Amino acid sequence: MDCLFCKIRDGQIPAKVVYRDEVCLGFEDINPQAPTHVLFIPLQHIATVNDLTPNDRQTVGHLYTAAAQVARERGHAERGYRLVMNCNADAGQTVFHIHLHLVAGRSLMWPPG
Ligand code: D5M
Repeated sequence: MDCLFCKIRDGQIPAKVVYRDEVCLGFEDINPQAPTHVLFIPLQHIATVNDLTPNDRQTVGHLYTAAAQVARERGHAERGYRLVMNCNADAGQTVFHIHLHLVAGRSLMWPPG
């Protein structure tokens, strides 16, 4: 399977890894949209949110707790941050291995474009 984020997970493509545990990996986004922009991926390949099953509930929750930990460690807890997962074309998903964006460190617009 030709998946960019599986290759990052396997160390075949370099990334600035900032978080790692038995379920997920967090690394710096290559095109950061804010002072903090980290992507959290499950180690298991799941292409889109549409492919999630009830068995994945813990994995998805895990991505959120990992992201919240990094946000806290970077001092973003009080002012806040955004966690977002894009699904398919209209949301602008470009890499088809689900990833939770942690975006923080500046005031963010709402609604997103
Ligand atoms: O977000 C996909 C994100 O993945 C986008 O913000 C750029 C990022 N990206 C793409 N290639 C890399 C590599 N090689 N390292 C780190 N980050 C990367 P989406 O929600 O699919 O639009």
